[in-house]
Amino acid sequence: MSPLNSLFKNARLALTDAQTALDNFAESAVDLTVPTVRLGVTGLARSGKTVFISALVHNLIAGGRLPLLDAAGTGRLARAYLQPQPDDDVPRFNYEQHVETLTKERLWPDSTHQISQLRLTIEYESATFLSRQLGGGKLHLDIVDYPGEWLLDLVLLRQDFRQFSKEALKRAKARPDLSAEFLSTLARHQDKLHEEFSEDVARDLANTFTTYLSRCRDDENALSMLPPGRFLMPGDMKGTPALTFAPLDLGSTQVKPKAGTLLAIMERRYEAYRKHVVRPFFKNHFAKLDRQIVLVDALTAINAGPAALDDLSQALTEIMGAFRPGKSSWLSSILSRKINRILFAATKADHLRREDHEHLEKLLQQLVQQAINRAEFSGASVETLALASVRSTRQATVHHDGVETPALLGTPMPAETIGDIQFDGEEEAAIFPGDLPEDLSDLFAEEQDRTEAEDQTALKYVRFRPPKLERTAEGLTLSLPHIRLDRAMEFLLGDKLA
Ligand SMILES: Nc1nc2c(ncn2[C@@H]2O[C@H](COP(=O)(O)OP(=O)(O)O)[C@@H](O)[C@H]2O)c(=O)[nH]1
Ligand SMILES: [Mg+2]
Repeated sequence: MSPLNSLFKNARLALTDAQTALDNFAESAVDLTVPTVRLGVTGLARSGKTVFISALVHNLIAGGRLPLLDAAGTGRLARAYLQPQPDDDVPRFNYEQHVETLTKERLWPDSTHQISQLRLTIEYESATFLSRQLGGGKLHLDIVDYPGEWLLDLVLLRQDFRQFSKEALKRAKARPDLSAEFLSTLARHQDKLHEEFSEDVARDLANTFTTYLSRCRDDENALSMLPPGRFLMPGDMKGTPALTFAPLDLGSTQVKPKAGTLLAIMERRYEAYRKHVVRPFFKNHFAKLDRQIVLVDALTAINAGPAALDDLSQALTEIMGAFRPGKSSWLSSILSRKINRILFAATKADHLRREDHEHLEKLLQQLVQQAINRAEFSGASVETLALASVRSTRQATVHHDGVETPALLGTPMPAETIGDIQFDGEEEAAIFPGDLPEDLSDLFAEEQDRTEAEDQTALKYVRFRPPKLERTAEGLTLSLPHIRLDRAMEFLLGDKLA
């Protein structure tokens, strides 16, 4: 190649570089004017956050069936694609892997224990004539997935160590079957409160306290109110002193603890937890949200009984309080924007027959209304609905001895059982899921008041595998089926895509 030729080529290269740089600049300049919505997705562990986000993004990117999302239903959705998220210090939501697990392996994604984020950019055609003249619409949707446990920590900002201890011990004593080990450990160390601090004792207390909290979360108990939230969802704080404390039995003595004693250091660690864990979360993440969906696994709480429901109701009250904190509170002083739409969604509605979706929605509505009343909440628009982010069942009718019984058809997860039948994870089965009462008070009725007949109809909960994706006649694979995911999207985003 002649020197001249190569020079020429270099010049051209330089030109393309310049062009790209210019394009990038133009892109980012345009980008600044693109509206952004920060959507918080929360709920307690296993409420369905990961599945919800994966399904929402998948349906938008892959052109899923979303008739109730107006922009999609009226054919104005041009395309949606992932882009680098704005916050470089927050883990990225592992969308690709979760969708692969759901669609290819037909398994539920692994559970996550901390905050993560994902940016989806949506291009759409505006429905209004004027906006259309201004060119196509574009919206950045920043989705922030964070544990509901962290939200419940807001309670702690109002409590000093003494109050925290009192509340926590009151709850523990009310659940003796779950807390026995922790309470006996506490009693064993009671005479050491004013002795020199020992890390062994602190760890012993923290470990047994954590075990007690995690037993509260087991499916058969399904309790919700378990602060401090990081004990179950430590993220990268695991093993730090700020997470190695426990509530103590302080009686009514008001003496100030001597420096270096067990009591003094436990108190200091509790303060560290509030300062280094709770406050930064609210300030750096929570305060920046515009919209919020709270996922509620009401079915598991219903199955676990009145204690679990009561606890859920209290947790919802706390959550409501976080969304509209009192004017003089610390939280309201740092809120940079106001969340103006909040959706409470009962997840996993695909475990119920269609007739029961409405009942589930009504039950959640009653729980949320209680929370609104108790938290004296007002201001944002709040809605409730029952959904399944991923629908793993189909409605069916089973004919047997001339009787038609409505049922659900799906593939139970391997090792799931009903009575003495154990499923292998491959075979489809028809399940009769039982009925859901329409009124909350029926669920709160004391266990002994229930008749045997009512116990017979009690909800049967079988976990199903994610569905096999159907193919169209043209051989295209359809995206993940859902129940009312589009209605949730319309409430959360509809006005931004108008
Ligand atoms: N059938 C069904 N199960 C779901 C759905 N969403 C979540 N699940 C189940 O709930 C579990 C927890 O969901 P996940 O999204 O990981 O909860 P997270 O801890 O809140 O992120 C999953 O492993 C599934 O078994 C749904 O839409 N339908
Ligand atoms: Mg998750």
